[in-house]
Amino acid sequence: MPLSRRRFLGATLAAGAVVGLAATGCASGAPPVVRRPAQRPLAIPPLAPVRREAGHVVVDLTAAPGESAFLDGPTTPTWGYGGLAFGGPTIRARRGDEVTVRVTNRLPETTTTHWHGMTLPAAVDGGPHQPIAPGASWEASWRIDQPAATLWYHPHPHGATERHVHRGLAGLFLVDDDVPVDLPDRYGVDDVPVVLTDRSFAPDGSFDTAHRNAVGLLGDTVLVNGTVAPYLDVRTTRVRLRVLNASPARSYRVSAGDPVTLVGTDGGLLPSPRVVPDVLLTPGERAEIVVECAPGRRTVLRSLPDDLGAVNGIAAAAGGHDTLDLLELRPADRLESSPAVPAVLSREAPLAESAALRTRRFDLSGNRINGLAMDVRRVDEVLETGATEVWELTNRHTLPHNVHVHDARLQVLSPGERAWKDTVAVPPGRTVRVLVRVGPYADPEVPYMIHCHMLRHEDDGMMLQFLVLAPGQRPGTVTGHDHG
Ligand SMILES: [Cu+2]
Repeated sequence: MPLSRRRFLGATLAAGAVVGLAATGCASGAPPVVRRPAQRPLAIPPLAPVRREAGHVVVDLTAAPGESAFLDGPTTPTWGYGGLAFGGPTIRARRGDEVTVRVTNRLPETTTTHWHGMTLPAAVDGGPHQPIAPGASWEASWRIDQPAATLWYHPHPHGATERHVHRGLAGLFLVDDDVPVDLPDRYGVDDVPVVLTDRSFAPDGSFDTAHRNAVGLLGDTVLVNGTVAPYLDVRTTRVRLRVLNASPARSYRVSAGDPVTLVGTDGGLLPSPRVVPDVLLTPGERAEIVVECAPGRRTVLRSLPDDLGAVNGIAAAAGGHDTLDLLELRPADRLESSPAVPAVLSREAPLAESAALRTRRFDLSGNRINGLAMDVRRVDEVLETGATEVWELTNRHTLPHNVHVHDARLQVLSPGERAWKDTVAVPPGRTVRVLVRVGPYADPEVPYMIHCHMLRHEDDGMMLQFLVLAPGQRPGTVTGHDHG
C-alpha cells in the first residue's frame, strides 16, 4: 500500500513528538517483546486472611521488600503486600461489611494504599493525603456499600506512584453482594484473577527502568499475577477471568481468539452479557470475561495490537503495535459443565443524563489537566454528595491518556447499555462524555483525586483534587502532605 502524504506526515510528526518528549535518551519505541512458550502454572494470589472483631472485617496488610524469582536466573528485588514478595493477596469482602484494613509500612520510604474503585470517605481513600511513614501503620475503616465488583489496591504517594507500583505493589479487592448471579465463582478454579503488568529485566535480575518514554515505563515481558509465560489448567466448560490492567503505562487489547462474553467492567456487572471480539484495557481498568473452553483444546489469551487512537510513532511508543501472549488456558480432556451465562446480570438502574445537575469540562494536555499541575494544597473542583454530573473529558494531546476518578462511579455516555466504570480511556483528539455519580461522603478538608492512570503522567502532575461537600457546606483548609 502506498504511503499517503497524510500518513507520512503523521508518522513523521509522531516520531518527532515522541523523541522530543522522551525523558531519557533511550529508544522512543516500546522495547521489543520477548516471546516465551507458556511454561509455568499461573500463580493465584492467596485470599487475604480476615478476622472478625467487634462487627468489623479486619485485614492486616504489610507492605515490605522481598526477592522474586520470575525467571530462571538471578532473582529480582521487589515489593509486595501481605507476605508476598510481589503483588498482594486478594482482599474479599461483602456489601454491608464494616471493613478495617491495617496497613503497615515496612518499606524504606513513605507510601500510601489507595482502594481503587471504592466508594468511601476521603480520609480513608489512601491517596496522597494519607501517607504512611516507614515503620508506621495506617488504619482505614469504612462500610462497603456498592455492588459486586473487581476493585484493586495500590500505592498512591505524591510523585512516586509509578515507582512503588512498578516495584510490585498491587492487589485485587473483590466486593461481593447478595444478588444471586449464576456466574462461575470458585476463586482460582473457574473464577480466576488475571492481573496484567509488564516489566523488563536487567542482566542482574532487577527490573529495568531504562525504557521510559513519554507514554511511560513499558516492559518487554508480561507478568500475570507475577507469573512469566503462565498457563492455567481448566476443569470447567466456562471460566470467568477477572482481568486487571495493573501496568504503569501499557494498554492491552485482550482476545481469546474466538469472541468472549463480557460480564463486568470496573464498577460491577453489566445489565446483561455482551459478546465481544476483544476488550481494551488501559492502565487501571478491569473487565470480567467468560471464556468458553472445549475439552483438550488450548486457548491463548493474547493482547492484540491497538493504536489507542494515536498516530503511528506514538502508538508504537505506547506498545500499540505489540502482540503479547498473556495466558494459555489448558482445558482437561473431560470438563465439568458450567452453567450458561445468565441473560440478566444486574438490575441496578443506570445513571440518567436528565438527572445531571451540571457539566464540567476537563482538558488533558501536556500531562496537565485544564492547564494545571497537581497541587496537594489546591482544591480544583467542589462536588455535592450524591450528585449526578456530566463530565466532558477532552484529550488535546498526541499521547493516549485515561481518566480515573476516585470515589465516584462513572458511565460513559454512548449508545446502548451502560457499563459501570471508574477509569476511562480518552484517546488523542477525542472527547469522551461520562456521567459521574458522586459518592455520599462529605469532607470539607480532605480531597479526592481525578487523574490520568498512566503512572508517569500522574506522577508528573496530571492530577486534580476535588472536595465532596453536603449541600450548604463550605470548604475548609486543605493541608498537603507534599512528601514527593
Ligand atoms: Cu496520561
